Amino acid sequence: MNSRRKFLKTTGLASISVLAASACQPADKKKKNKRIVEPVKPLAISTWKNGMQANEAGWKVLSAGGRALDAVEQGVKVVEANPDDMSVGYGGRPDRDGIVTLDACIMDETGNAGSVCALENIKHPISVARRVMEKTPHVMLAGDGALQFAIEEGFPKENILTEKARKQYVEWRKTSDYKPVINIENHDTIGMLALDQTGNISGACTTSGLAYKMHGRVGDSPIIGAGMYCDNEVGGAVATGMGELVMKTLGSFLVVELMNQGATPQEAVEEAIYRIVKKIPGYQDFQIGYLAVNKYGETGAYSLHKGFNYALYANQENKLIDSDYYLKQK
Ligand code: SD4
Repeated sequence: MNSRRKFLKTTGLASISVLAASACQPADKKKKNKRIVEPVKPLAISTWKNGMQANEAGWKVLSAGGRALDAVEQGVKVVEANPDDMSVGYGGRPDRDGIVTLDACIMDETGNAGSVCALENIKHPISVARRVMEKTPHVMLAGDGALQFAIEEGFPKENILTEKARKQYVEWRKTSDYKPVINIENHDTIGMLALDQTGNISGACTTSGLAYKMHGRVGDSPIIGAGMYCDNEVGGAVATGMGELVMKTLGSFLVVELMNQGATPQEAVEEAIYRIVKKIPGYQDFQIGYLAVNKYGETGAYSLHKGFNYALYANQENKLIDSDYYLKQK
């Protein structure tokens, strides 16, 4: 058994009683019990290699003293606009009917959240999600309703299926082999978390989802608590990979809640992966990666398979880092 897992198992009982006690404490007392370290801020952390460009854009906002919310929106927009990223926004691969449908969500430091799912013909779903958060009494708009709202808000309706994605789709149609198995080496959904100079945390997640999915399929990415979750008093988490596994375990909320109960970001993301291993038969066939950050700028990353990497911009440096992973024995 992996040593971290052993630690979580053997400390389980003790931590449950600590948690039970802390759950009864008023919020200000709970805070006094947290470890005190000098926070690393500002900071941006994003999934996959394209997270490097997201972090660069986010850093411009953060280093100028801007808000974490603006940093994550600006960051992921760069990836949404990039046609070479075939899992996000413009250039994303279509569903099995040849239609590109986009999912995105965003959350700010006050706990406000917005999201869109199954949105067509809009290049920047993350900005529509932000408008849902800021301008409507709702959290999520879907499909035609989301498109109608986007158009009313002035977003241009455009064809986001690129020639490259269309050609790949035509090729796929020759077999129509419908297996929504993600190539474990080739994800590029973007999930991003930022901690700004004032210590506020926000997060964003945006994707075109699984290539050749069923029309109408919505993944974890726009689901608050699944693809992304932030609690400004605790930290944030984002997920990438086969969304169905994340949805069944409400992964990002789980990670943040574990941090709320005292886990470090690394302990929390590892536990969220163990939860999938424990609960979901056939998990070996899919990749899942989690990132987390807490209020102190401590970060965590963990995935099921080898191959998950992420970009961390902290202490003035943007770095691409390979994540640790669960399935080592092969
Ligand atoms: C989904 N989680 O739609 C997304 C896909 C993804 O890297 O993250 N790919 O299930």
